[in-house]
Amino acid sequence: MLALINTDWVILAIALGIPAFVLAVVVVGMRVKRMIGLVAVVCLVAAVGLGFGVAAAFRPPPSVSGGASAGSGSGGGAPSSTCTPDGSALAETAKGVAYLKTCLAAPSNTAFTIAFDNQDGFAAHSIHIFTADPSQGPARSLFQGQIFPGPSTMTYHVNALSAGTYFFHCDVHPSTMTGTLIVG
Ligand SMILES: [Cu+2]
Repeated sequence: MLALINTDWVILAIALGIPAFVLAVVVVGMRVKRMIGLVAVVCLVAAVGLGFGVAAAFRPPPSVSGGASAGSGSGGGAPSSTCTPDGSALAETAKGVAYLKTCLAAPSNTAFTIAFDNQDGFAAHSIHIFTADPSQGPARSLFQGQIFPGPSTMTYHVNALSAGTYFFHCDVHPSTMTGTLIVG
């Protein structure tokens, strides 16, 4: 732990030392000529950027050692959720421009419903099911639920899907409201 702190201090010293040196050059440059000073300012900006870049590159990766690290392993982009089917009547809730469940599960080869409760009085939402995340590559649309404003509930009727892992998002907020649909 102490070693990590020391490493961070060294990085900080480098990150701050380079700009400090360039700043000194700037001051000298100002005295000599205004033009040189201006060039030095540009160098200062570049050095700050470089310093932070070096600091970021040398920062040790977060420890993955076991322990009570609260298990916050959910990556930002891809929801790696797992859930198991429990009947063909599914439910989802939208609140605060987010799906309360990022994983839904349905039985395979069986038509199912999704009772979608949009609790956001200020926003419209939907559930759109794809073969994969269309923002990551080619994906086929399988079910496009109607967009509707909250607070309101709508029950979607989805045709039977074969077993597999699918993707869903909100057509209004496709980058922030996403989830996994597991059919099996
Ligand atoms: Cu939405």
